[in-house]
Amino acid sequence: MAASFSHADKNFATSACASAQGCEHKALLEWLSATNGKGDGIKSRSASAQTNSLLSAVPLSRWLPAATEFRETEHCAQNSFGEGERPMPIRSFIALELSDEVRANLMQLLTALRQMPATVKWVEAENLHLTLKFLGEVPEGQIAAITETLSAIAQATPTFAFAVKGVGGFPDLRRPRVLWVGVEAPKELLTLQRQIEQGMERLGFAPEGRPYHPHITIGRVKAMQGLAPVLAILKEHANTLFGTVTVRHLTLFRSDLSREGPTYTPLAQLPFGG
Ligand code: 2AM
Repeated sequence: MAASFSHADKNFATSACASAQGCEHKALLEWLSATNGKGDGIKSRSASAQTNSLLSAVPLSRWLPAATEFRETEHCAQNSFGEGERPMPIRSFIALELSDEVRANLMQLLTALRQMPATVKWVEAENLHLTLKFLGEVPEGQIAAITETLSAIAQATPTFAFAVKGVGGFPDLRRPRVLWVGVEAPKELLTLQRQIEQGMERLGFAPEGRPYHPHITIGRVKAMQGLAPVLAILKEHANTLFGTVTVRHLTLFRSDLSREGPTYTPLAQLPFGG
């Protein structure tokens, strides 16, 4: 079975074991050297950090089989933590979903933008959302507390609507790294975001250092080369109304990253009180 996993898979497995099953780092390194021969630099201490960052960039389905295989070897010091004591982290964020109207209009805009020979990673239509709070890697055991906190906040939030209008870039549209469409935020949206920020801080999540700037990311710029026609199209939409969204719930999303792009899966949808 070992032969069916690539070197990269085994990197992911080491990280999976180290972070989730509490294996000794030394045992992982020995296993890797034995399995991969040369080790490809994995013997260095920094391997742990490398594999952890690799792990967060691949979906669970990819590395779990390799991790499972590794756990069955005598090298895995899995006795130091029992099953479930070190839960798998889940990359998560809290967001508002968009209306069909806004999604359709943004799809139309994205279809035009994708024709341009620019190096931009455009957001897939099904992934478009308005982020309220990025949580990062969350221990699985903490998801229930997060959901409970969000549920209480949602229950106290009235239904409201926001308009999606205009375009912009971070840090700006002259040399943008992120391209977005704008959100005209009513006070209910800002109150909701502040309450989520405070609620998550109570659960131990670091507060956002920057002021909240509501936006819907449509693309991430990889190189300035070839960007001029993209910016020309965006300028035409400086004041375009892409539609409105009536918000009746908020969503806790799981984010699985892969080379093909992220997959966002709703973990919980928390309905508003009225
Ligand atoms: P943004 O693109 O709207 O700015 C899921 O990854 C979402 O979380 C992204 O759409 C991104 O919102 C937001 N986010 C905020 N901080 C992030 C971070 N440090 N890493 C990844 N995503 C982050």
